[in-house]
Amino acid sequence: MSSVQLQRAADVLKRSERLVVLSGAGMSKESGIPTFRDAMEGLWAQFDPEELATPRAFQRNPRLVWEWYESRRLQVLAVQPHAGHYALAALEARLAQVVVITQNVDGLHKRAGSTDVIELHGNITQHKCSADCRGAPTLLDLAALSQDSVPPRCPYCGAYARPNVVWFEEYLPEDALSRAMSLCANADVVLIVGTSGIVQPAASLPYLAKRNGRAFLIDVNPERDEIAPICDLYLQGTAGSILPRLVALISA
Ligand code: BV8
Repeated sequence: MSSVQLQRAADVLKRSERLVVLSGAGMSKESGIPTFRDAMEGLWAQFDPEELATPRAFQRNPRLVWEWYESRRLQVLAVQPHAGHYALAALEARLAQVVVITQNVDGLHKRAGSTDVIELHGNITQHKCSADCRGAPTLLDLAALSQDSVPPRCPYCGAYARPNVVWFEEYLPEDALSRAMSLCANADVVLIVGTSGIVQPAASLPYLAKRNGRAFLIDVNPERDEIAPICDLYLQGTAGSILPRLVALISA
């Protein structure tokens, strides 16, 4: 990526009035969280995330799925946001509107200080009743749940507790998805960071922003992804290296 491209991206971002940031698993890689494309390590190497992150897997083997999420939750709690997360949070003080729409379930954008974050796929540190017995979602406090069974059970109806994330073949939270769609349809700039652009419906959001040629799309990724062809600028590199340099140029 050339410094000319970086400067051009900074100039476009500086003029933005309705910036949407779309982030994927690559955004958290430099915090030490492997992406879905990375082979899973250790105990979990034998499993395919797309197989485990499904209602079917939970039905078939609730303990296995619960333990996979518990290991990921502890990993998330043990890591920190990196300079790229903090750079995005710093943008809020410099630009008219910055909304982060993330596919990630690790909560790192909020921990870095971003105040308007849409978590399309939920949050791995939250738990809910798998039957949503008191409405969707029936959130549960893990610390208050009896540890007699694995997974623990909902105190209201006895169904298993589960992580408050969206599994494959589950619908995204209505309010999150509709707000994300309307923000993308009205964005003037979309900064896409660390996503392969494969998982739907998140992967359609950049296309929605591009419809009628409205938004200027900037893609940050060390590798070319599925979204690159419709982007106006492709900045080849990692979130942790590019985002702080972008924000420094915007602040200059
Ligand atoms: C839905 C939460 C309607 C859980 C996640 C057949 C049957 C049923 C459904 C489908 C089907 N075919 C397609 C579908 C739809 C399906 C889907 O898209 N499947 C894919 C596999 C094709 N989607 C769904 O099921 C969605 N729901 O459609 O509902 C419905 C209902 C019933 C029946 C049918 C349809 C729900 C999708 C949400 C799933 N939950 N997460 C959990 O985390 O455990 S998805 C999960 O995977 C992540 O959240 C993320 O979204 C996705 C991984 O994608 P990315 O974030 O892009 O990450 P990835 O690893 O792919 O790429 C990382 C990128 O970063 C790479 O490009 C890499 O180069 C780059 N990178 C690496 N390092 C860095 C970097 N970039 C910057 N800096 C770096 N340092």
